[in-house]
Amino acid sequence: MKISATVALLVEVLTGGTWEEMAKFCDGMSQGSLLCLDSLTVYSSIIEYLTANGLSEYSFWTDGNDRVLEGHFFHNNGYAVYMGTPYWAYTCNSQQECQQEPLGGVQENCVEMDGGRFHYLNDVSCNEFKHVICQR
Ligand SMILES: [Ca+2]
Repeated sequence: MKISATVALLVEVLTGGTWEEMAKFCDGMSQGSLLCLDSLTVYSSIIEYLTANGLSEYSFWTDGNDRVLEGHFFHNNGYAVYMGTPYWAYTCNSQQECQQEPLGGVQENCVEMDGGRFHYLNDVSCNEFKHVICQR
């Protein structure tokens, strides 16, 4: 998938792994890196692509994480991850009281595009199994 003149993406659904495993996968497979969602244009293009190709159910790692400083999410390029709407998912309790992700605290330090929630962003444990989108 070619997203612009300068950025190409690899959407990988045949394999998956932890956040660190998939970061290595991107590096080894294409000298690339995990997807950096720092643009709404890129984000919407990817969602269109996933929908058009029947990949709506898959969850994917992005490069966003707060592993260095809890609660402060950064991309690998050092820029802060955009918070709030329209990037992040929300979670409601049984009283229909809703909060926006990220909600995982110290247990959840890596950012996925959540296939169970229409590919909105969500923080999860970095050790979970996810598919991956690489960029270069
Ligand atoms: Ca966290």
